[in-house]
Amino acid sequence: MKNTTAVAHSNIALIKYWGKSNQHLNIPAVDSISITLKELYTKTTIKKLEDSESDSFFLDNKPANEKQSEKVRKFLELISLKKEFNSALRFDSENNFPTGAGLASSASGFAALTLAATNSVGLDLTPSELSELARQGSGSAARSVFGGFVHMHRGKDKNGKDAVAEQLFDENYWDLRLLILVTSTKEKDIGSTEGMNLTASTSPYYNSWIQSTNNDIDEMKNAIVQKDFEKVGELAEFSCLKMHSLAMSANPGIIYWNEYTVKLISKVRELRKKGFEVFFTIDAGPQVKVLCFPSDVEKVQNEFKNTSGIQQIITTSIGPSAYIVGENN
Ligand code: 2P0
Repeated sequence: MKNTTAVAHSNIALIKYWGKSNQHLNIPAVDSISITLKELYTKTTIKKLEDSESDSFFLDNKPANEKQSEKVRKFLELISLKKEFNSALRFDSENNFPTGAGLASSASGFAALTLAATNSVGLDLTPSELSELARQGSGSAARSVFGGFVHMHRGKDKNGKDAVAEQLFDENYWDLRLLILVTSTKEKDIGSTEGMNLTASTSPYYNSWIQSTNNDIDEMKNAIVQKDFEKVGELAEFSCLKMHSLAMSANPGIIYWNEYTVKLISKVRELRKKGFEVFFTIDAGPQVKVLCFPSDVEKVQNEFKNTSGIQQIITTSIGPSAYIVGENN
């Protein structure tokens, strides 16, 4: 094996994934479409430990807790890589954004880990093969293998062989910006996996969600092909609100928002009435993400700068596929 460092960027879904058709293989119940985020990434290094018998895990330069370490161990076993390593290992994973802030660290984290681990044992996999493995760590991680505009397929194969992401266009296709309005850095009460499974088993709207998503995917693909920003934005808001109302319709209902989330949604819509070209989307958390053109970034930032409830604004463009930064024997 060799020591390897890999980088993968986070992503945000414009058409959301929520629900699994197979929990064990982590096969999504719906397709999704995302953009990869340049300014948010995870860098993961795997190194041989010559003088130790057991593996060690570090997150953001601090020893990882048992839950985090176990997640990595389990994942490597799941994708049958653990036995390929002939030495004890040190795993270092660093996010360049706050880990607890609901900014999709599992997407970039599992994509970077998959690439680093497979490269380290000498496997030269295609991006599609990497995506299939990353999916088993986290559904959204399958998308973070690719840069640009990405389509995640739920697939048809019962073993999940075709439940992989595919790049629609790379990061140079269309220059857009996303402003992440951070309203809370508290860890969420209910994680995505648990939230999805509860929704699937209790929401009366779950089947309608599954059935209606195919159409959203087709429309979003067309809108991206045509670079129709207004259509992309409208569809993103529709899918976002549909996903959140689905989660709210679980029993007990899941609410990822806080009071500021709702205020910021209204503010985005008010700005649009004033002629701004802005649309929002929200992940399984309280942060509001605003999509706009690069030329409008400054004026949109100014609108939100003094709005109460915003702790930080992170501005990002569209980012590249996961890549190897360094390797040595
Ligand atoms: C998405 N989310 O499409 C949706 C929208 C959050 C809201 O994918 O259970 O961490 O590990 O497959 O990938 C977050 O869920 O869930 C997510 P698992 P994951 O981006």
